[in-house]
This record gives sequence, structure tokens and C-alpha cells, in this order.
Amino acid sequence: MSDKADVVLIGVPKKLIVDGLSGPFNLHVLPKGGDAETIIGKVGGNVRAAAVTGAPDTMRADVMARFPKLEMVSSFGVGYDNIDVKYAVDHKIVVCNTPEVLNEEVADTALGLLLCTVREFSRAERFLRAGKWVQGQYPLSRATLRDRTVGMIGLGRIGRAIARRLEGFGVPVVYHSRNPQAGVSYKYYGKLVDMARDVDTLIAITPGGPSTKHLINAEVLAALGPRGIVINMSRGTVVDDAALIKALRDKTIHSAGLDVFVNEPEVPKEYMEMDNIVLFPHLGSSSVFTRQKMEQLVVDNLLAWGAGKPLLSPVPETPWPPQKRS
Ligand code: NAP
Ligand code: 8YV
Repeated sequence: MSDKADVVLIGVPKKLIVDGLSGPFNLHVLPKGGDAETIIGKVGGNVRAAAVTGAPDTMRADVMARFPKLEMVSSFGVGYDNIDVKYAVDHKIVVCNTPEVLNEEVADTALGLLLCTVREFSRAERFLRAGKWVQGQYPLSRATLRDRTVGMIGLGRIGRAIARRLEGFGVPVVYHSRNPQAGVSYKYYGKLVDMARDVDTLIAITPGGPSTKHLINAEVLAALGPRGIVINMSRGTVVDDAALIKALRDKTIHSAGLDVFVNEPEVPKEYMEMDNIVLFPHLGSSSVFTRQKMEQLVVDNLLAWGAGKPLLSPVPETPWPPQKRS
């Protein structure tokens, strides 16, 4: 019998992760569909750790319960709303994510989405490719970054990288989060609706999950007003889609740019049919360069765990080493 720990890989079998885990562990790659059940039936009782390669592949409580000896989950992505962290805490399972290594890439994407939305770059390219330029100039964009103030919703690791870029663009920044953030001089708003009233552009970069569900709702959109532009880099759940669709139709706000969706890769057909919205297929971190760093961090957390060394990036709810409960 091998003394290597049994580790299961749930989700797309990314090359660096498979290569990095195959030697040190007994790696079981769960295929989508029927065979997964056979593998879980055979090895589920021995599995001590899991690599999860990102939403929509989920570590719900009922999935984790299939692995009664589970000690550790190493998840691809900084957001971990696809993992039932309460179950993990209750069962002393440590969860690791991949923070920091993607900050700059996601911030670049946010600025790209903002520029495409404000200056209509994707619509203008569609105009050129449709052969319309020979008939006349693409209309001037009604919006510009030049007279805007951005309200950041979330000013954590990625939010700060976005704010730094905006400063370079000469765009004033203010922010909302549950608590004032240390070490920044941007104006803080404890209430999102108050910030929305004072700015014309919102960029959301908070975690997903219940605490941020529908933060951007009808009241916030009305407060933002007819010059308003909403950029969502967080998770689809942060936006109330029905309210945003109505606000775009009624011109309550000017336009929106979305990188994330509730049921992605499904995108509401109302968005697909609108012209005053830019839609990205969850591109935030999606360069080979950055995705490799994320994959490596998934591996490195598991290697540290296997060697009994301190984990590199446990999530705050499951610190390492585990804290004694009072
Ligand atoms: P982070 O450093 O933990 O920052 C999160 C920020 O959100 C903090 O400022 C936090 O401040 C604020 N926040 C949390 N809950 C909130 C709430 N209920 N209301 C208002 N503000 C809240 O996280 P990060 O590394 O910057 O990543 C942020 C998120 O970006 C991820 O969780 C993920 O969902 C998303 N993301 C998307 C992509 C993409 O491809 N589109 C890529 C990477 C990450 P307080 O705790 O004080 O409220
Ligand atoms: C990933 C992300 O594309 O890190 C995150 O939270 O949203 C993106 O970087 C995603 O997690 C992989 O599915």
C-alpha cells in the first residue's frame, strides 16, 4: 500500500496542477459525469485533500461529505464563494485560495472593460467589421472618462490595484466597503447608496456570496443617475439583473460592463440584445501568464500541506495552523 496521500481533483484537469500533484500524491482526477461516482465509491473514503479548479465546479457540503477524511481544499481562484466554508470550518477542513498572483491582471481587465464601456470600443469595432466606416464616421462617444469619478465597491487587493490605475488615468476615486480600509486616502462611504449619489461610475470588486447579493439594486442605480456606468468584476450575484436590465432599458443609467454572470457561461438574453452594455466571458485573470501562477499556487499549497509545512494562502475563516476554539 502506498504511503502517499489520496488527493482528488475536481473540475477541469489543468496541466500544471495534474503534473504538480501526480508525483507526490495518489491523484484521482474526477471526470465529469458517471465515472466520477465509481471513483468516489472506490477512493472517496481515503481522500484527504482536494484540488478544485474553480467555479462553477463547487465544493458544496454534500460534495465534501463524500470525503469523510477530507483535511484540506486547495481552490483555483481568489474568490471562494463556490466552497461551503461553514462546512469546512465545522469539519476542521482548511481551505486555500489563490490571492495576490492575479491582482494586476484582473485590474488590467477592469480598466479594459471600463474603457470599452465608456468609449464604446467594442461597438465601434463591430461597426468597422460590418463595413459601415466607408459610409461615415462612427459617432462620437457620449461618455468620457475625463469628467468622471469612480466609486469602488470593494477596495481590497484587486480594488486597490484598480484604484492605482485610475489615479494614473487622472480619474478621482472614492470607495465603499463594510469597513474603512487602512492606508488609503480615498474618501470612504459606509453606505453604497450615498456613494452612488455622489459619483457617476461604479466598479464592483467584492467577493460573491450572500453578504454581497444584489448590492447593486434599483435604489443604487437610481441614485447613480442617467450618466451612470456600472462595471461588475466581482460575481454575477452582486448585481440585481432584473433591476439592471430595467435601468438600461429605461435609460435610468447610461451603460454597463459585466465580466461575471449568475449562471455563467449562460448570459441573460436581455443583456445579449442590448447595445448599451459590454459583456466579457469572465476574462479577469485569463492570461496564460497569470493562470499558470494561480495553478502553481494551488499545487504549492497542497505540497506544503503534504509536507506538514505552513500553508501559503489559507482563507481567513480557516487559518493555518488551526486556531483553538474558545
Ligand atoms: P479582498 O482583498 O478580500 O477584498 C475584498 C473587498 O471587498 C474588501 O475591500 C472588503 O472590505 C470588500 N467587501 C467584502 N464584503 C463586502 C460587503 N458585503 N459589502 C461591501 N464590501 C465588501 O479580495 P480580492 O482579492 O480583492 O478579490 C475580490 C473578489 O474579486 C473575489 O472574491 C472575486 O469574487 C472577484 N474576482 C473576480 C475576478 C474576475 O475574473 N472577474 C478575478 C479575481 C477576483 P470589507 O471586508 O471591509 O467590507
Ligand atoms: C478565475 C476569479 O477565472 O479568481 C477568481 O476569483 O474569478 C477568476 O480569476 C476563476 O476563479 C476560475 O474559475
